[in-house]
Amino acid sequence: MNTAFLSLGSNVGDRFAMLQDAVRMLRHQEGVEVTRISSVYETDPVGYTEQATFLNMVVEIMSELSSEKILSICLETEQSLGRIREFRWGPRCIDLDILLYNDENIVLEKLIIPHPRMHERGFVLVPLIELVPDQVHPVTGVPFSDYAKGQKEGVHVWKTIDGVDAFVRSES
Ligand code: PH2
Ligand code: MG
Ligand code: MG
Repeated sequence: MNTAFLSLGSNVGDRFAMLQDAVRMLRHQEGVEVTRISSVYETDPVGYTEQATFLNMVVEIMSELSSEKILSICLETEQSLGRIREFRWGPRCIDLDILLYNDENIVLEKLIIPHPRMHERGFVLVPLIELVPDQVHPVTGVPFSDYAKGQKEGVHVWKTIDGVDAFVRSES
């Protein structure tokens, strides 16, 4: 069994509904179990800053699937939620990125794990250490909580989540 952490983000449309739908779709994937989810954070945009604030969160999944298969599930989920890729780091209705896959270092053309920018992004680090406060970066050995220290500005709890079930939208 493999443990992976995914980063979810949205800054277009009904941001919270997008996160909820993404988690629901992950839960419904054969071979994927969503085991934990962080609080939802409202975060200032990083990179291209002339865009709306994001909602971000991190989810832990357990799966027998390979990292590449999980990547395709992430991309399919983005597509079915209607993501249109306009430009790198620009506004997006939903973004799912793989942060960690066990403690593996994976370097493929379309997939690098650990996510190459995760240690410099407060919107990733703060929700991640909420779930795994003692986790170290698998390549550098530095605790994520150390990376997070200078990067909490512009990252605020927006909604505390009380369990996986509480998060998912009713499916009527
Ligand atoms: N995603 C980006 C670029 N900038 N900023 C915030 N706050 N949250 C994001 O999810 C985000 C970003 C590219 O994926
Ligand atoms: Mg991203
Ligand atoms: Mg992405």
